[in-house]
Amino acid sequence: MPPASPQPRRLTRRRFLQGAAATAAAGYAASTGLGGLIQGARDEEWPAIIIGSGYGGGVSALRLAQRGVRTLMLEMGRYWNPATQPFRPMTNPGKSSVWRRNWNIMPIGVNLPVPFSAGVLGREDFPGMKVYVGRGVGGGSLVNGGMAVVPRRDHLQQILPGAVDLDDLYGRWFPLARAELGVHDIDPSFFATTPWYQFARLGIDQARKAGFGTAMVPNVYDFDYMRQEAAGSVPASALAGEVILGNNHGKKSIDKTYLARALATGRLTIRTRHQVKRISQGRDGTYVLQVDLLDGIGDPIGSARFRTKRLFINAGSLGTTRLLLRARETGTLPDLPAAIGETWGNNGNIMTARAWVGRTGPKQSTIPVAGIDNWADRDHPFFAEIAPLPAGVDLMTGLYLAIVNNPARARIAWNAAKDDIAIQWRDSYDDFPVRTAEYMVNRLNDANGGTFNRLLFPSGTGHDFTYHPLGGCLLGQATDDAGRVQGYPGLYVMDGALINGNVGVNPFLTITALAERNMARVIAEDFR
Ligand code: FAE
Repeated sequence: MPPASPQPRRLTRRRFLQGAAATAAAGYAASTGLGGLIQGARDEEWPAIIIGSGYGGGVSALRLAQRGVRTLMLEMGRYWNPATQPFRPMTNPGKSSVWRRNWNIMPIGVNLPVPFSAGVLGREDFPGMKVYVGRGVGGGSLVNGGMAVVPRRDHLQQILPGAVDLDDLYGRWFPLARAELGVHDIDPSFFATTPWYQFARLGIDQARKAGFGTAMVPNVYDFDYMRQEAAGSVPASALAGEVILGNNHGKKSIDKTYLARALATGRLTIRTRHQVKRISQGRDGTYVLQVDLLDGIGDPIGSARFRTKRLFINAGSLGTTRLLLRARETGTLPDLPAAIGETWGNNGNIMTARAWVGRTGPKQSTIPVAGIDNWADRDHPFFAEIAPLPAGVDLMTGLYLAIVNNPARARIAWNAAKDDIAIQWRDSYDDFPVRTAEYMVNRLNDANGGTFNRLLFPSGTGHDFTYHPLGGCLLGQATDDAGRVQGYPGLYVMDGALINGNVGVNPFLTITALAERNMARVIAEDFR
């Protein structure tokens, strides 16, 4: 059994039942954070603490727990239990959908009003760049499309430090990450015949006609489950418009893989609605965390303090960089490296759409499984996901999320007046991705017919947002080549902040494989 969480003194019966239902359904005894809500001045010491429960957090938790280290995980979002509060489909957002906004925040389409709540999809807005993130136990894995892509080796060679042995990464850590995450390929016969992937089959045909290479893309969605959805024998998720605002079934998110296994060891405790605000260090080297306890809409309603000698910051590219920059710039960890905040990128994300492409079908699975691979073209290097547009009617529109090999990088700066990070993403940073996306669409239209869909993207492309924030605490620069933060023994980063701005494909498989590699070193050398 996991170590007992401190019990709240005044837990109401309703709250208890909600919490108990959630934890029982998940098969683990994670505290819901309600204890902290009431207790306020909690102060605890743990052998290891992890901030954030996405891919970096999940790997760190499992490997620490397996090593026998009693570990506390702090997550600002909530634990999502579809049995008590189901996620909503993209076209019908609700209370579970959005982190602290009055409107839905999808990058395309009509955005409907939503109740202000601590929902699962968050967005951080900066001049020229909106960054989408997942909030809750599982982080981005709750909202993402599940595409699990091994990046090109020649590209990783350019962006990772030379000390990372690529034979080792590709021979050992990518296969391990794929196995732990439950990555699978769609059955070709299902793909070839189901109406739910007509849009993707059309996308592949048209790409080939235009002379582009195409690729099938593995995913963590359970395709056997999807077959049953198609047959009507189980509740539908991917075939019911669910993704981005969460999937109730089918997707193997981190709470169902890494975190479930870590919790099963009995050595991991997860506290939700715990937002780490500040990190300092005592004279004996202990890290001290000041934490806000959040209510159901994400407002702070109390605080707590946690101490540890081993702190793993895995709050995602922006979250991790924010905590480290705040610590450096406010002088609580003054010797953090100057490299923190540098070399942030949007993974070259750009969205575009073609109108009048032919019949894409009224039925569209939300889980993408195919892409256009033009990475080898030096003038127009991109990988474009053939994305679904599950509107329930045939819009005859081809939607693409392209990842362009864009060399532009921004700096995450510290805005002392706002006590927050700032990113200045200049329009010129998108010149190359825009040209590349236009090249792709023009070539597809020339070969197949169709026009730019200016209803979805008036300028032809959506280039002011990203699903794939990367960088801010680079491996081998702000950390050593295993994720140990320079100058601060016992302080580690294992998430997307380690990666230099652009991996050329959807990033979570790379984040997971690198975290596995780094954690193996850290466990062997620092946890003897
Ligand atoms: P992440 O998963 O973001 O986890 C960080 C966690 O830390 C979150 O749960 C936060 O709530 C939590 N947190 C942040 N600050 C604090 C704090 N101060 N205190 C406590 N907790 C905190 O980080 N990638 C793919 O490879 N394939 C896809 O198909 C794909 N589709 C995507 C679709 C969408 C809509 C989005 C938003 C992303 C998508 N991604 C996809 C990106 C992928 O989900 C992302 O790269 C990873 O989730 C990043 O993993 P990290 O561990 O870095």
